[in-house]
Amino acid sequence: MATDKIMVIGSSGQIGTELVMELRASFGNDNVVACDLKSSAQEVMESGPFETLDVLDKTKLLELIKKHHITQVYLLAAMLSATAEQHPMFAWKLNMESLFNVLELAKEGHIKKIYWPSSIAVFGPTTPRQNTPQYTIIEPSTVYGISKQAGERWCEWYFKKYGVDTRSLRYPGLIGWKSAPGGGTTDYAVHIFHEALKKNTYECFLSENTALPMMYMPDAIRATIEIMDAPAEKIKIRGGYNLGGISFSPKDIAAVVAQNCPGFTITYKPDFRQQIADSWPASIDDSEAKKDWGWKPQFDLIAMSEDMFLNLKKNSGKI
Ligand code: VAH
Repeated sequence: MATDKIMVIGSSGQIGTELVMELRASFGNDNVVACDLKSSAQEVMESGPFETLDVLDKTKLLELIKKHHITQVYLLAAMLSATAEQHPMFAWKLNMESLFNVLELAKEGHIKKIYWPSSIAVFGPTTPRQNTPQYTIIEPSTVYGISKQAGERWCEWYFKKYGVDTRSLRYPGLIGWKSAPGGGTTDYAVHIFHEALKKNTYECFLSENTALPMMYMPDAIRATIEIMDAPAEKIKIRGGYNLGGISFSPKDIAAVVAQNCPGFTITYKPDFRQQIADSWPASIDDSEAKKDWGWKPQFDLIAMSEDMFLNLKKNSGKI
């Protein structure tokens, strides 16, 4: 079988950094082309091909797809929820035009399979908040959520109309130690670890009881590759599959952090991101993903926290 040649667009982002390295470990360094507007992490730049790309430049995108004989595209370039509320028009342009560029090139036969991330941000204040099902009221109240809802419908339309093989997950908030998050509402759950190690205290921009769906990055990366590797006949949902992992509040994660950092303190100073978080579910029902392609999360809050501290301390030379 011909080797898959993979392009990861957004390789400098929180997910892209880890996804490139995982894909290179599975498919071979030279078979995974990292692309972004700006240089990626050192390990990404040094382990395989990198191309500078503005994903809004469709001509350049096609040129690189042909140059590297790309068969699969992971499109991770996007503006996340908090930043999107401050730059709504560019957020819509970036999040939608990037998707149309990739979908159109797939329709024209230049790409065989597309991964495009949706988010639990598709849900809004009228959605049932606990154990939110795959099919329910979807009225997002954020620019980011509106772009994800629209993107889901376009992915499904291109699949039905042109047979474009789109795969998508509704990511919860993602937490990892290798790369910094950027412009999200769930970023506090990464910052808290760094601040605990640096200052043993953290001022949280969400209120203490704001429970949100979250996931440790290794689980999210594995889910992403598993859905892309699943046989097409197992993919029954071409918009975005609900993806569940852990549900916790700032108070919950602060208690777990304090077990690793004696004397750790947290204060709460909710900002504009509180309103975004309040519009999202607290927990997710991902039974469709489990049923259709065998999804199974591995990390709970304790295991995630232990692995985060172990790697952050190792990374900073503290152990
Ligand atoms: C954000 N991390 O905060 C993203 C994610 C569910 C949240 O989509 O915008």
